[in-house]
Amino acid sequence: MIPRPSSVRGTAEGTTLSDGMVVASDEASADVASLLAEELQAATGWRVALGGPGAGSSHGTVRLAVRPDPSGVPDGPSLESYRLRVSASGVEIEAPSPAGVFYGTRTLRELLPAELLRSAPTIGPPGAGARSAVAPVDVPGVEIEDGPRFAWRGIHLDVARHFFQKRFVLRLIDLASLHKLNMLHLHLTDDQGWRFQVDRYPLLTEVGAWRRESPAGHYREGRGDGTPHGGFYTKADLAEIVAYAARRFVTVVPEVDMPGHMLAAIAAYPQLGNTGRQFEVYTSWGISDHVLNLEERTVRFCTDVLDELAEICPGPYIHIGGDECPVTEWEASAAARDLAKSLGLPGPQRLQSWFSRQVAGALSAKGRVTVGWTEILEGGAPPGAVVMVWRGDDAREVAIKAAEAGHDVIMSPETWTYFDLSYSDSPAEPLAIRAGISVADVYGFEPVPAGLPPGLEGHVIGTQCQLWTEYVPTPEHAEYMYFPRVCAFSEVAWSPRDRRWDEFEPRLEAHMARLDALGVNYRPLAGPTPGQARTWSTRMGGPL
Ligand code: TNX
Repeated sequence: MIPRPSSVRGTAEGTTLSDGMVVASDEASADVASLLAEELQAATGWRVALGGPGAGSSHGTVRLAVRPDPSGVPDGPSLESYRLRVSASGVEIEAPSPAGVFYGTRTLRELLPAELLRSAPTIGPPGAGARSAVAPVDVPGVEIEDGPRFAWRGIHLDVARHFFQKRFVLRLIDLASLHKLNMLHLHLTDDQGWRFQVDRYPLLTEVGAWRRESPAGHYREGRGDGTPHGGFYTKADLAEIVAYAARRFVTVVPEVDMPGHMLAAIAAYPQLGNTGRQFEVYTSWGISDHVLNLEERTVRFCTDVLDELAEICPGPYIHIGGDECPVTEWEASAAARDLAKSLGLPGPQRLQSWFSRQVAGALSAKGRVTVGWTEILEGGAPPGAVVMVWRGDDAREVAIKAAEAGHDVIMSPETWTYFDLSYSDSPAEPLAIRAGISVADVYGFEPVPAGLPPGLEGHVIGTQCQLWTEYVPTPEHAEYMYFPRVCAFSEVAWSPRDRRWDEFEPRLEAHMARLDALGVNYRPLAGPTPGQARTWSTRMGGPL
């Protein structure tokens, strides 16, 4: 099973699931029960009945229940823990919350044959040799006690550099939640595109969602592909994503990157910029120097946009980016210099900290927690903000400094968790931003930084893997970059701290059968298949 549970004990007698099986549940687990029934029904063609706590004959019945304090659940505050028992009297999953029950059902899906992760039964013609998934399925006797190591088990998708249709986001939620990840961070805006509808500012999507072209090959080659690109989520699309995620206990964390990485918005509304000039949505990768001005109405624009977003995304966290904001325009701007002076700041480079506090203040007035990248700590992060640590070279120092200042941190350093880096430096790898993070590198990542003063561990609320998509133009390629690194990452985020690659590798090999059944375009451990190598564009010359 992946991620590995805290404790698994084989027992003598198992049970058999078959056509006519019953998923019995209490009120609190009823929706998890119906999701499980839908999934099993689709994969097997069986009739799967739902029932109340007393339903079902004992053998072959799956029973789900929320119990405030189920005996045997591992210590710790986690509501996401569960206990799963398979015995002659059926399958029993108990947890202190519906989320825990859900995770128990994810584990159950991994106890069943991989074939049961398919979307329809594989019934071949008589004698053709294909195995019928409709046959009864034996589930081995087992007792599992399990719960997550970290509360924040995140997966990030950059939908700004390349737009991904809603369908792929829903699939990613399925795949992530099967691996017990629970936070979906959507990077919704950047220099290269604005990706969600805002009623008050229609040009954000009319203009900002489309770019004239994208780089061809590696951006260092300086070639354009001459092909327009774009797209955006309507409010209904986002609401659907949020609801689909919620049913799978995934919280959507939306990000609007500000005050840098904002060229798409400035292209739509030049008055947001520092020069008044009309720019086009960025057609290169990398960081644009054109950033937001800091006029009052620009700050209001930001809070207006976040207001509309927060209405659709009810989760506690809103991400305001904050990374890589060049200050060249502020230094050249009399208005920015005057603002810095009137605020008593030593110079325009401190304006970002001031700006983040304005926006975070508006969010906390609405009861939302602000999240920002490493840079929001510079000059002091807004009170209560969560710091997402991304830079590799100073990840430890930043995490410790943030925790010492009382901030919660999420460890997402590029060195281990940036899945836009290639898997290896082999020339067979498809074009990527640079080399390379292997599956074993991901598996070896330890989120709690060495040297964190005792007592501050609690500030490391979790970890997250990132997929930036400058070099990831399609869902197929995104799957390739995520999988199987996401599988390794899920153990970093969920499983106990003692991990050994040689213990993990055979489990991962076995897990590939599940990814096959799910139709995931994962990268085999031995390297890309001929069809996966160089999947798009031409490869740049020279080494990564
Ligand atoms: C840095 S990480 C960025 C992104 C890029 C990424 C490429 C971060 C907060 N900023 O804008 O896409 O590197 O790896």
